[in-house]
Amino acid sequence: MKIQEIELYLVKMPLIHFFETSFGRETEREFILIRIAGNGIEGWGEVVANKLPLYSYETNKTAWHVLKDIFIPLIFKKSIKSPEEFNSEISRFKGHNMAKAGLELALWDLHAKEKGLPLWKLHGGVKNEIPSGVSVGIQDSVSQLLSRIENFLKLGYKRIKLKIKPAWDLDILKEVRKSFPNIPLSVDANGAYSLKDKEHLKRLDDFNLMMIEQPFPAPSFWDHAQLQKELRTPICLDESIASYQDAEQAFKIGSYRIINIKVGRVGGVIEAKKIHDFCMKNSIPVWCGGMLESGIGRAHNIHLASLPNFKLPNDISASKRYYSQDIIEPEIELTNKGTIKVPQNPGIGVLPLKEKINKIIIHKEIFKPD
Ligand code: OSB
Ligand code: MG
Repeated sequence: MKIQEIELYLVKMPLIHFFETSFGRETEREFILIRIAGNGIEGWGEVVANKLPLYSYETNKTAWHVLKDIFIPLIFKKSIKSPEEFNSEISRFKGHNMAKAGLELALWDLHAKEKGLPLWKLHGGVKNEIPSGVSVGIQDSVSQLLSRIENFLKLGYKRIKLKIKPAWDLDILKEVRKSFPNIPLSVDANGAYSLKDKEHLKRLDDFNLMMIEQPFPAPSFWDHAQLQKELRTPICLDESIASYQDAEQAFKIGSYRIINIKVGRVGGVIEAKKIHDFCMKNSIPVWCGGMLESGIGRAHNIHLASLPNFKLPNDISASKRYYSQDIIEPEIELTNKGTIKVPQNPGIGVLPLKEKINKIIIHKEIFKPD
C-alpha cells in the first residue's frame, strides 16, 4: 500500500443541547478530521482536540501544526504504511497525543480496509455489541437535569454519568437518587476538587455510585491515592492517564480502581491496548470514554470497546445524543437493549458522507508525497 494523499479538515458541528462540565459550557464542537488515501481506498480518523485547551493542553491549532509540520511529512518520508510503523516512528516525540491518535486511527481504518476486515478483528475485539452509557452535563436547574435523565433512561441507556463540580454535587445527587434510587450512576468532576475537599468527597459514598471520575486535576496520582484509601466508591481516572506508564505508576500507589480509556488522550489504539492489557492482568476494569465525537471517532471507539476488559458501560452513545445529523451512514444507533452494535464492514464499518462533511468544513489542506 502506498499512501497517495493525506487531507486535514477543520470542521464544526453544532450540538443539539449544550454540554457543560466543570471547565465550561460547549454549544458546538470544532475538531479535525483526517482522510488518508492510497490504492483506491481511504482511511478516516478524528482528532478530539478543541478550540481551547480546557480538557488538556492540545488545541486544534497545536494539532494542525504537529500534523502538518511533523507527522505527515514523516509518513511520506519514511513511506509509513501501517499504524504500528507510525506508532514506533512518532513515539520519540513528546505529547500531542490527540494529534498522534487521529492519524493512527486513519491508518487503522485504511489498514483494515486493505485487509477487508472490520477494525475490531485487528484490535482483538470479542463482542458484537457494547453496553452504552450516557454522560449528562451540568444543567441550569435540577428539574432540567431530572427530566434529561428520565429521557435518557427511556431511550435505554444503561448508565447515567453526571458531571459534577463544587455546589453541583451532593445536593443534586440527593435529588437524583430520590427520583431514581436504583439506576447505575456515576459522577465525573473533570478535576474540579482538591485534596482539601477530602471530607466533602467522602460523602459521595452515600449514593451508591459505580465510580467517581477524575476528582482532582491531572495527574495528582498521590492525592488520588489518599482519597481512594478513605473512599469506598472506586476512583476512575480519565485526564490523569495519558500513557501506559501513567497507568502503571498510578496503579503502584493505588490511585485508581477503574480507568476510562480514550484513544485521543493516550495517543492512539496501540497505547490504549497496552493500558487495556495491563488493567486486565491486574483485575482493573476499563471502559471507553468519549469526547463528543462525530460518527467517525465514535465508530473507532466502538471497535475498541469490543475488547474483553471493557467491562463497564462506555461513554459511547448514539449519534442523535449530540448531533441532529451525523456525518456517517448508517448513524450510530442504540438497540432496545441499551447497546450499540459493532459494525461488521471493513475498517470503521460506516461510511463517511462527503456531501455532509463538505458542509461543515472551515478549512482544508491536502498533502502529497514530494
Ligand atoms: O470527561 O469524559 C469526559 C466530553 C468532553 C470532554 C471530556 C469528557 C466528556 C464527556 C462526554 O463526559 C463523553 C461523550 O459522551 O462523548
Ligand atoms: Mg471524564
